[in-house]
Amino acid sequence: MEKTLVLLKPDTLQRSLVGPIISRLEQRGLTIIGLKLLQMDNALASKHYSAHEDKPFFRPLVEFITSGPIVAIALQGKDCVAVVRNTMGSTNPVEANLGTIRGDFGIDIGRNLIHGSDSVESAQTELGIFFDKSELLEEYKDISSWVIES
Ligand code: IDP
Ligand code: MG
Repeated sequence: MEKTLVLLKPDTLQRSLVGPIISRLEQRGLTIIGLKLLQMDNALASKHYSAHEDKPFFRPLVEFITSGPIVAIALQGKDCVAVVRNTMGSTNPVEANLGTIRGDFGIDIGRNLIHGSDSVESAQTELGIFFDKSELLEEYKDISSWVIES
């Protein structure tokens, strides 16, 4: 079953929105298979956001993501990369639909609360940055057949 990486960014923790945001992902029908609280350092942040290293927002992005604790979550579910992306909403909260996490909780692109991998390939790479294989507990839910037909 497909897997993806979510990061709840420092603004989510500072604003005490960890519970509400995790709830939305759980309620969608996704399964948490790994979860940890950590503080990213410069090296980890630069690796995670390496695709953006030439962008003008790279430095502030790294500064922000390392500015406080984050929560890293490994999720599993049918089409979960796409499901997480559309549950998050557009990158810029100003453009994100109401009913999405960014649309309901954010107003600034530099404080958009959550990261989600943008493809199955990047999910694999990003999960490898934050989780050891032994830290992922897969396919443990008895309820799965009530959420996913097959
Ligand atoms: P995503 O998080 O929706 O996948 P990306 O394009 O991968 O968006 O950008 C990574 C992060 O960089 C965004 O979540 C946002 O925090 C920040 N970011 C992206 N574009 C801008 C921008 O134009 N200005 C400031 N920050 C940006
Ligand atoms: Mg991205």
